[in-house]
Amino acid sequence: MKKVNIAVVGATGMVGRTFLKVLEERDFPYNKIYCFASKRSAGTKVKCKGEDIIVEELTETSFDRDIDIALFSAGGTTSEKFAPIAASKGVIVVDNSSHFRMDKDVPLVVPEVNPHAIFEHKNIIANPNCSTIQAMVALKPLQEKYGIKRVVFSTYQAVSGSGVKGVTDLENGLKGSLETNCYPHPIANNCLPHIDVFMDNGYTKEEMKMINETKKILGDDSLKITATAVRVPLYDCHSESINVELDGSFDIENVFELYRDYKGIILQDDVANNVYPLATTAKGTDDVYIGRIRRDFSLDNGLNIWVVADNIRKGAATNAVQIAEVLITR
Ligand code: 25A
Ligand code: L14
Repeated sequence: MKKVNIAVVGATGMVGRTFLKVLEERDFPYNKIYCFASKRSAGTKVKCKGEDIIVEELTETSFDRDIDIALFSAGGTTSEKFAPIAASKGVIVVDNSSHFRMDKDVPLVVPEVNPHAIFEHKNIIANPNCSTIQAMVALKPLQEKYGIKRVVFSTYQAVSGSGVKGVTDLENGLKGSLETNCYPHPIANNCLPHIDVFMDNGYTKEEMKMINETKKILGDDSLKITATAVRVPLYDCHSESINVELDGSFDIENVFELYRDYKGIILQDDVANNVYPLATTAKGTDDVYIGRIRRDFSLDNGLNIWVVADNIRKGAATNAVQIAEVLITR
């Protein structure tokens, strides 16, 4: 792998700090690293591979330097403004916000699923939504082997997906406070069928992101998909029930085999011993956990699975770093 200079934008945020941790853990081969955030955080210190890095304010001249790849997670507005500036200066941006995902000139990538799309970039590559990423890792082997006709997503999403504000709402709620700062209702002791804003069609934006991003990543506009995204009172890891209608008939034993050998997937399905994927198992790891594999007897070729992953790692930081790893192998 060649060594490159790298930048992290939004370095003080929940995803930004995890970028640094993942770069260190995977020993990503960089020469220099630059960290940027808003003015509020300029001057603070972050650490990567034992080196103290001073966070700088992100400005229009930040990319007038020898930066090859920039990992962005500073929200859609920051990406909208600064990713094109970086791209125009020859920096390859891997962007974690939702802003560019559906742009037809921007590849939307999960490295286990559509790595070929990475090299179609015009200097901006989008990291999918966290719930979409783990679902794609689970659906790809099924699509390859059987073909997929229809998908029903039901998600159970942790508060860390909303960043620091969501975590604070849960912490305060668990101490008995009914005041909220992030969500419209207390998240402690509640499930909120409401993630991101409501759209005119009655869906939330999070649900529509799952539907549209899935079609783009799996390269199939004819897929029939519906989704319900729910916030649950957990700090970390998103869980999903996925109901799939396959194109052809299948043997349930073969589905187990398929998942047993797939890169990035850990099969945990031994119900006789109460073994199935849990948030507490997935936390801090980079894999997608799959279990509760069973036939949906209500239709021909129907399948149910339960999928859990760490939303900040595989759902955000790790997936972006994996994209950068593919970029530098060329
Ligand atoms: O538009 P999107 O894509 O939907 O994204 C909206 C938000 O979602 C988070 C991310 O928050 C983003 O801001 N996010 C995006 N994708 C995510 C994913 N897949 C995701 N969360 C989970 N999974 P975040 O907390 O992860 O990161 C915020 C970072 O962005 C920096 N930032 C903001 N505006 C910036 C900017 N950097 C440069 N220029 C700008 N204009 C932000 O830096 C942070 O690094 P910071 O210095 O502003 O924040 C420093 C510390 O302060 C905390 N904080 C932020 N806002 C508040 C706050 N604390 C108290 N009150 C606040 N209002 C930060 O979390 C950080 O710890
Ligand atoms: O589109 O609040 O990447 O759990 C990721 C976090 C959407 C909201 C995205 C959350 C965001 C989501």
